[in-house]
Amino acid sequence: MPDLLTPEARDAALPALGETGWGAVEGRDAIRKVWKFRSFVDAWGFMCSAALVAEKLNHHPEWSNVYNVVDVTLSTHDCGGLSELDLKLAQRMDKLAGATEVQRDLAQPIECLCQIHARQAKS
Ligand code: H2B
Repeated sequence: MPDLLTPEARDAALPALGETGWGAVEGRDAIRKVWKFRSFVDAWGFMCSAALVAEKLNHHPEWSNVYNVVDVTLSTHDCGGLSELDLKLAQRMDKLAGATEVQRDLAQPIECLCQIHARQAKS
């Protein structure tokens, strides 16, 4: 069974992942990153490649896809938090995604919803 990352291992690895856009999931020992690809086909291609890496590592992401956006959360269920496997999979995913746009601010201002509805009402 994989071990939870020690505080030292966290200090060593997590800042670099944070630089690339990985964030902490509130209330869980897990990391999350959201990529915005140029198209659905690019997003799906990334997921296909990442799925093969995940299967090889026997370490599977919690993820979802809507059109060109792929939302990934990594955590090790067997130990109830982050392990080396999450770092490895995060790094492999970063390599596969290359220079793809990353959504860093996951919280949208609530006004967005008003604007979308106003636009739809006009058309
Ligand atoms: N994926 C993730 N993210 N966490 C796990 O603990 C995990 C996994 N465990 N994939 C693996 C499979 C486990 O269920 C098998 C039995 O090794």
